[in-house]
Amino acid sequence: MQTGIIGLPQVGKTTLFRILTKAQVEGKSGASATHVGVAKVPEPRLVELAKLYNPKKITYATVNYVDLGGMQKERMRDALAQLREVDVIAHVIRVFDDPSVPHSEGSIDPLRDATNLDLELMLSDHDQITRRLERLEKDLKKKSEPALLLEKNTLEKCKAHVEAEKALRELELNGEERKSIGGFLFLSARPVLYVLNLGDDEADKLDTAVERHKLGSLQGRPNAAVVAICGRLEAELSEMDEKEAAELLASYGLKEPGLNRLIRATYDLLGLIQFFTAGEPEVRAWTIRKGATAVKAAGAIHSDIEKGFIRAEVVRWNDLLAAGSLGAAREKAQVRLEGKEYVVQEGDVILFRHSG
Ligand SMILES: Nc1nc2c(ncn2[C@@H]2O[C@H](COP(=O)(O)OP(=O)(O)OP(=O)(O)O)[C@@H](O)[C@H]2O)c(=O)[nH]1
Ligand SMILES: [Mg+2]
Repeated sequence: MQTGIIGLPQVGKTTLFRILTKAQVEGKSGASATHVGVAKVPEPRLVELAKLYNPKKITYATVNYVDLGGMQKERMRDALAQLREVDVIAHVIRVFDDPSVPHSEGSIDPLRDATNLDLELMLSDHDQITRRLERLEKDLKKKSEPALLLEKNTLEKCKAHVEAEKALRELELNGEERKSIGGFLFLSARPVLYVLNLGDDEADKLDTAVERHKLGSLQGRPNAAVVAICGRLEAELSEMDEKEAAELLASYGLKEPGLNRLIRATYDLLGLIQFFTAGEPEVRAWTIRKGATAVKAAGAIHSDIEKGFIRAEVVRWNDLLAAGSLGAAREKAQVRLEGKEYVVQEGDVILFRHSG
């Protein structure tokens, strides 16, 4: 699972990537280079659980980010081609004003920038759709197959949608239709996180950024989310120790770094949830898809546990914390025995019983 960071030149993509992944990215070579890095999903609940077990190790879930450089107009096609590999797009939009950092469009206008880059994604999809439709029409003249007809009808729906300048992530399709075009990796169909990069002077007003910058139209769209961060401040925070960082955040009236919200929003757009395992060797967060069953969750840990699955002992994280131990939670009848088909809930703590 990968999240591609995109955005116009000089909007703060590499700055964001660096602080997300704590990666050492060499100097200014960033313009065309692609960087891949891993971010820890911040999870205070793991720290709380660890207090019960005193484990040797705490392991966080992770999200992969790719910093796609070179989104200049002249290179747009190449840049977009790289995007086919990613599952979610984090689109960095420049809101900060700084005369020393040139803006590719000459002025600060976040809605214009967001709209224009979205249009590039739609244009790329439109090309692909048109080419495929031409091909399909030829094939259908030779032989009328229901599968090809369905694909054609679905693609025509998609085409009309992007021609109305709407991203495919906002198009509702039924299961059959979705399947018929499942082989295409349409860019505007990817879930998107709009990341508003604000100036330092707005660090204490992150929660009203959307209204103040008239970006309400980006909000509430299907398969999209908006998060405001202050790149400069986040970069400073990432270089401080925990205590200093907490003090600086408090001085802006913030409870946690914007990065935490950003990473969690990405995780959510990817359609992922976490469950936990807890013991003395390790307290750990695991990643599964929303709706995954207990046996699939077992498979996320090890294929042997999936194969030998007998049952899962499940307790809500907050019940376990309140009870103080798994034994105490059992006595309070808060530990359930679940079978293979149990749908794992976000925040379950699970102990798998398995053979072999
Ligand atoms: N004032 C201010 N400057 C910022 C902020 N974020 C990034 N910058 C500056 O903007 C410049 C570009 O930042 P990068 O992170 O390299 O931007 P980028 O999008 O990766 O740029 P390209 O890869 O060249 O397209 C750098 O000089 C940063 O220091 C911010 O929040 N406020
Ligand atoms: Mg860069």
